[in-house]
Amino acid sequence: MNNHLSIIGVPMDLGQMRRGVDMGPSAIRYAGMIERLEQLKYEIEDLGDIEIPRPKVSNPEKLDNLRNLNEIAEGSSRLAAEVDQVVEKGQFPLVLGGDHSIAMGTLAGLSKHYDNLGVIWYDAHGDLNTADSSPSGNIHGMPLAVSLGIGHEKLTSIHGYEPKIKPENIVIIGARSLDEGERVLIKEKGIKVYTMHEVDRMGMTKVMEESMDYLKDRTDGVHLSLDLDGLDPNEAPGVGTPVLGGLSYRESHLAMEMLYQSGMITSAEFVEVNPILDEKNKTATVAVGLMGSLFGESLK
Ligand code: Z70
Ligand code: MN
Ligand code: MN
Ligand code: MN
Repeated sequence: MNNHLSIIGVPMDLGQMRRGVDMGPSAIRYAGMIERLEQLKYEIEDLGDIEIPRPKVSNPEKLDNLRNLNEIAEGSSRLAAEVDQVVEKGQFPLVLGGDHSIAMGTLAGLSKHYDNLGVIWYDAHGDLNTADSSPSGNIHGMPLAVSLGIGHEKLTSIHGYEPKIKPENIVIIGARSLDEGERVLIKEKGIKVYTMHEVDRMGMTKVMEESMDYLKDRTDGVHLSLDLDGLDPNEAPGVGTPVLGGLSYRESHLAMEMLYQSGMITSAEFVEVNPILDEKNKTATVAVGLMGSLFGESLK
């Protein structure tokens, strides 16, 4: 694994309705991330936080069912530029959210460096909505669709090119709350999804083995986009959209350890940590623990 990590915080809370997720990067740093990764002998550079524009009105109008479209597009463009530079320098980007809308920016900065960027989307949700299919108008429910080039042009065109990723290079793990339009898109595009049904039937070991086998031959880099709501809310309560019946702490550590052993992960982001909704920074602490496993803690 790349020995140089660059940390980028993204205090973004405009992609959904619950305030507080903009404090995710602080909460994760406060939970001891840097110390934890330094122990594993990585060289770490903390680039600080991306500046996110504030909406001009206190209760912003939904624009075409895309709440805070302009501010999110602007913030994502800044993130894309920063991620692009980190990869250009040969370093591993580790992005801290912020709500999941930031993945549009992360993937925009990453993907121009790859012919076939793979994505592991670890999430209770598919985040495959468009303005038309979205039940909420919340852009954090859309970043995977946007990255496929499906959605508002202001979002799909971030960082000047589209699409960022191909449907056959995506694996979704942990899904248990998919909207109708998302199901249609998954079928239409043939996106590989391991819902909780598959995780329960097959076990996490098989799910990860299959996922990594599937991505190994077709991709030249793999981004891990980990939404903490993929985990069960009993173990990760500090998230805006908790969905019962999620991936366990143990399954998640196992998944991270297997990814470390594979050596295939080239970038990562940890999103949707909301310290206001949390219990004593439990969810940020879980996120840091998962980073420990992803970067080789229990196997070194
Ligand atoms: C729903 C929507 C979502 C994250 C919730 C929820 C989307 N599908 N994404 N939490 N991270 O509103 O589009
Ligand atoms: Mn060096
Ligand atoms: Mn998500
Ligand atoms: Mn989610």
